[in-house]
Amino acid sequence: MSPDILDRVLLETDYKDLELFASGKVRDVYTLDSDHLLFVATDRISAFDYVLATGIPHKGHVLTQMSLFWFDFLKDIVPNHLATADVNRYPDAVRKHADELRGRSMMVMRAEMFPVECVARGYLSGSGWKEYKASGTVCGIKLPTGLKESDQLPEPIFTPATKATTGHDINISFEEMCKLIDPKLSHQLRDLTLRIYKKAADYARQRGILIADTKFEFGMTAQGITLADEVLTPDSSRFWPADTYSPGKAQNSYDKQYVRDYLEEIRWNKQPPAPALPQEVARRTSEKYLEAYRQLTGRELEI
Ligand code: PZK
Repeated sequence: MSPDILDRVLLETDYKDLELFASGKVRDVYTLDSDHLLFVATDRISAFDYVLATGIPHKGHVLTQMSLFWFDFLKDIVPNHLATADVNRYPDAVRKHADELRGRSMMVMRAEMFPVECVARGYLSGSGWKEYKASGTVCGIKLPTGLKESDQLPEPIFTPATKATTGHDINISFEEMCKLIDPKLSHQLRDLTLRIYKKAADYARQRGILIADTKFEFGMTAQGITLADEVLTPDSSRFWPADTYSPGKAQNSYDKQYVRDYLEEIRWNKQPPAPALPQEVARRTSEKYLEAYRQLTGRELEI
């Protein structure tokens, strides 16, 4: 009997001969050389701010291959940090982990990262909806009165944020961004963010997925302003199924709805330790990630 797919999820990476560069909730980044990093997308999933005890089969493959799809789709607008995702071209010290890394990793060019998250919003949701209800603005941008939760905005807006030490994002105004990053560069980052978001959201909408908002990270490389990190995945964006979209309330998440519903049902107090998921919830969630990948790209995942 082949081991069950639920027993083959990747929760932790451990490459003794490599130096860990950074570790996020669901991704690990290793130093390769002075110019390159290795991004590894694990199968970890977070919900309500915590990483759960159960992995989601193929989640790392889906997020990596979706980012690769978008890097290619957007390459005429902005250069990106991808060096290669072909494990055969990885350095020797890494290639020995090829079977674990294939399809879920990228070798990327090191960039001088800008200290601001570049967020584009096309719909009113999350912290944007909260601020709008309180003040009629989102990140200081005045919006028309009478908007409902999850409404489409008249035009997508740029809402920068900085990372707090707690890991939580703090929304800032464009003027505050200009104090952190040279104003000319700040204007370029805002323009790029909105152009990229519009091109991707128009494409995704035609394929039945609404991208309510998304976060980009940019860095400076020899190519100039460079799109970095992962892009336009369910982890960096709010994906909503277009066919059930109905403003006036919070929307179901394309990918994490079964997980959230389960965690509400068991009345987890949202304090650590985060619970495990039943196999059925993990499997159905995996199927949603795979479906999102197929729906957006028209491709089958390479596993
Ligand atoms: C870089 N992060 C965020 C992502 C983490 C942390 N091309 C690059 N060059 C240099 N640094 C970065 C990148 C990119 N992308 C990205 N922090 C630094 C991050 C994933 C996991 F732990």
